[in-house]
Amino acid sequence: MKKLFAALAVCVAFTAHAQVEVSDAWVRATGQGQKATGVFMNLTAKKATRLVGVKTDLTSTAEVHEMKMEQDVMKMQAVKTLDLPAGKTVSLKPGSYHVMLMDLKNPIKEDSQVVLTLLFEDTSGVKTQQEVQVAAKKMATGGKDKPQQGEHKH
Ligand SMILES: [Cu+2]
Repeated sequence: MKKLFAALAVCVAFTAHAQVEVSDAWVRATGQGQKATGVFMNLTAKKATRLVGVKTDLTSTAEVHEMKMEQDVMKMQAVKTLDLPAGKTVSLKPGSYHVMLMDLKNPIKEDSQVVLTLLFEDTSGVKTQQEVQVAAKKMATGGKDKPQQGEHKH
């Protein structure tokens, strides 16, 4: 019982110090034998910071990826850091930035919840981490979260 209280206290402490607001976090549920999937969410930093990594029990291989069109071909590559300017929402979404989970130990079932730990490093080099609850879905749902694969920025 003592252990449980300690764990709760840690959770509360993390929430109180959360520097980045996370919303609409979801992971694409996987089918049998599927070893990789993407995690999407909106990140809004109170103070400028950077996403520098992701940890999870689901796999030892979690990376921040960027997808972009290069000469009409969709390319995906790992990014070391993702800048989160103060007060600006950065969206991880299909066809853009996402967290890539590879070498999954087990399938991620639809409607289950998984936990990720986001690793941040601010402009003065201070490292923090934040736990995020992520809902597993087959695809984005809801009006404004519709897949926007064809979205272009000008
Ligand atoms: Cu990827």
